Amino acid sequence: MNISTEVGISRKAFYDEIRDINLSPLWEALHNLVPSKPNGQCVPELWKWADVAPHIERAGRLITAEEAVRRVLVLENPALPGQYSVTNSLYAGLQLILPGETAPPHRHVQSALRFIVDGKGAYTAVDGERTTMSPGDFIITPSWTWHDHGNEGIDGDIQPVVWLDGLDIPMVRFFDAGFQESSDERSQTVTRAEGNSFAKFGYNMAPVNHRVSSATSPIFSYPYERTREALDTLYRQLEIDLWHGVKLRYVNPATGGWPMPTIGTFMQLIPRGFRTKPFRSTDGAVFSVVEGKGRVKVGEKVFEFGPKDHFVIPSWHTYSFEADEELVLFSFSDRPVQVALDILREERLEP
Ligand code: 1HN
Repeated sequence: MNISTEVGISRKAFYDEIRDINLSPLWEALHNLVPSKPNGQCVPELWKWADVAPHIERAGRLITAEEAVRRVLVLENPALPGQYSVTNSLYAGLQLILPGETAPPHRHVQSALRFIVDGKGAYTAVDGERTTMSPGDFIITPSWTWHDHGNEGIDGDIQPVVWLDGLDIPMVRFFDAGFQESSDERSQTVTRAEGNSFAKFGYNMAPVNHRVSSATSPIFSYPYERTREALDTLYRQLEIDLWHGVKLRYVNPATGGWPMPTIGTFMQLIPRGFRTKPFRSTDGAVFSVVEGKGRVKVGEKVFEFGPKDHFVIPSWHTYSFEADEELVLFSFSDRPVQVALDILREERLEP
């Protein structure tokens, strides 16, 4: 290599010249590539149920679940238009299934969660086992598991059902690791009775010959009734965290780990009249309001929210809650991935 002083060429001309052979000067970008703190473009946003619900109904008149395959209105971060992403790593959408409809079986590398928002009596089937949905239930469809949905109602009561979908689509896209298969069947054959996985793994027990191997939870459904009871008991026993209220994470009962390797899920209770202290973490999260009214302050923004509203808090945005009524909040984030990579940071701040 011949390093002698080159004269008469501007830096700009140099950059233009080397761009032709796909080279780029690091020193012009270093501070952006390795910022002193997270500098993502995602912004906080709120989707009020009253604004969204009429459009979900319109989607229901516009297209069938069969034709759409999945009839979903995607919650897009306003700073990421056209990317079908709510944060850089996560996808969120609201899915509608009307009485009598089916959404056909398929499987994909992307992991999905369902959090039931409105209506009851639809089902999702995962690897041959159906789970009937009720508001507040959290259901998983792990990577590469066959899944389909339907709505046959419950006890003769049949209603439209809307749930929140959370998927790791942007993460899988980042790794360029996505595969998908569709089935020709209208719905998958049921091979296990409803409640089978829950009976095996949902009671702090496991079949005696069970070998823990999978990265994903062997139970598909975490019923709201039990989640709610846990929060209520802990609250009455005054186990309140000043930053989070009473906050629990969902676990894989066979390992104590996360239900799925890419998405962490949480449910928290914030007592009436309580104000949480400001908090920030590198895992941006999507929230679904289950019960109560209140507000969240995110940076300089304030979102007033009530039941069935959704909002996103991006990475490293400081936020705190104020509960006008007892709040129950579901949320999901990419926390398991950041923990696995040892890059998660969080900060409990003082007001
Ligand atoms: C999917 O499979 C579902 O199974 C929902 O309900 C939303 C968004 C993108 C890709 C696959 C579902 C989805 C999805």
